[in-house]
Amino acid sequence: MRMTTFAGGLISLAIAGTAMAGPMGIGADLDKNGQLTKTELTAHLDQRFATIDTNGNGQIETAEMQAAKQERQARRAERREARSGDATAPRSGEERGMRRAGKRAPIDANGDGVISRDEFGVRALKIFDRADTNDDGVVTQDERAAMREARKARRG
Ligand SMILES: [Ca+2]
Ligand SMILES: [Ca+2]
Ligand SMILES: [Ca+2]
Repeated sequence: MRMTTFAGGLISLAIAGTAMAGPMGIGADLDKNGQLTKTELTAHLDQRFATIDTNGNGQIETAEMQAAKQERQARRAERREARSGDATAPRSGEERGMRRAGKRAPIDANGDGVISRDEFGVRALKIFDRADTNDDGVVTQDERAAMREARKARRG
């Protein structure tokens, strides 16, 4: 029984690792070739924006933001249960990182109380540009790994 739990823990770590990129806004490698282009990122953001903008007015209001957050939390709880069969199991450090990243709301740059499509994508594009160190509009696996390392180093 103990062994089973342990193996389950390893698997959930692996899953958390893959899902990690999602909240960072840079998990949009649609063709799964290990490289992320700006086009893929934009398409991914469009899709996510449309999902959150449930009334389709091209803006994300506070209520829509809340709903998206709740949806995310519910999904996470489900996943956790499916994985370990124990929703109260301690989370891995990586998962805590995900939570932090997912918690940060998009920046309402002009302060009008709603998030426009541009405001929605700002952070992800910034992360993309930072990761794309050679500026060719493609973030490769190497560039992603380098970014992860740099972030780790900054944290100390
Ligand atoms: Ca809306
Ligand atoms: Ca705004
Ligand atoms: Ca590049």
